[in-house]
Amino acid sequence: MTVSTPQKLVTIDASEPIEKIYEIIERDGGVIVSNLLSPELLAECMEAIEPHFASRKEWRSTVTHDELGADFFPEGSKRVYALLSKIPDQLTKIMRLQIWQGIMGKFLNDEYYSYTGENHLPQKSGYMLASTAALRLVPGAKPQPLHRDQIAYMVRPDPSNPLFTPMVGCLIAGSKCTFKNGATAVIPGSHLWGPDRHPKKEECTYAEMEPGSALFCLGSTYHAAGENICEPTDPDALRTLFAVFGQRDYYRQDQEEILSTPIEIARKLPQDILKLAGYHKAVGGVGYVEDHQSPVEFLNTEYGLGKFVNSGVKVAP
Ligand SMILES: O=C(O)CCC(=O)C(=O)O
Ligand SMILES: [Fe+2]
Repeated sequence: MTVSTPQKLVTIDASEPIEKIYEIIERDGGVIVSNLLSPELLAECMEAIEPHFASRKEWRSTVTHDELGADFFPEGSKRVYALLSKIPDQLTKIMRLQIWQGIMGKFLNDEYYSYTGENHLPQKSGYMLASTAALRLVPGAKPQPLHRDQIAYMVRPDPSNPLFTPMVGCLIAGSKCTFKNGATAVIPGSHLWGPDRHPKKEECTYAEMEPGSALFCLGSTYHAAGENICEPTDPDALRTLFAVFGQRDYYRQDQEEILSTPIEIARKLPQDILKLAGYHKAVGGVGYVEDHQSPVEFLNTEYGLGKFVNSGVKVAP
């Protein structure tokens, strides 16, 4: 059997017209934008995240989540979640980048309409932050299974609306990303595949990037963290990405029950009601806190649910 050479990802500079970036994403399902971060912002991000990595253990597949399979998050990776709480100034700057906002708006906003009585009401939907994490692969980190990030939202590909996705990934290189240190594997064009096509390693290209560049990827595009086969002494042995993902703003609970319910009341609610009220992740995994735990796991900890604790907030180790 002959295996055709995988399609490469296009790299385009952040200074190019944004419409060009949109066109490439529509066609390939992903693109590398070089120089997304200025050298100053990149240095700031790396300086701010290092203390969090320093106190972070390597990921073991014995963590509490299993909705995507016990080996979903690469064994031996270091993952720091909830960056808005940990590096708020830097995350703010990233989320204000025109390119980040432009791509999220382009692929996640939509137009809707319905009648309210006699009125025909047109509406535009928006986008919001979906999740954030700093993802470090250390030498020996195992590869991740190829997946579509939108699997967590349990959305079926819709042939009548092939570019529809609930979320868009943005993986910003904090370090150099090379095949050897685990650059993200991507299958360009796979955003248009139906659910029955099996992604193969041979179809992957690797998002090798300079620090400050970013891979933008639709939630429907198959990808995975690579394997870090570096020696610890290699100059680029650590691969660091900042994930700053966006999602459609209506993919959430109508009434925010966790914020609406004081923690003292929530602590007394029975488990079946907590589950129905949104204190457990959805079956596909959305709605997590920290390392993919359900919010309910924080109800009786000192860390609490963050929002309700004014002092002594402890970040999970
Ligand atoms: O670390 C990477 O390169 C990608 C990570 C990823 O795809 C994920 O965790 O969903
Ligand atoms: Fe992913």
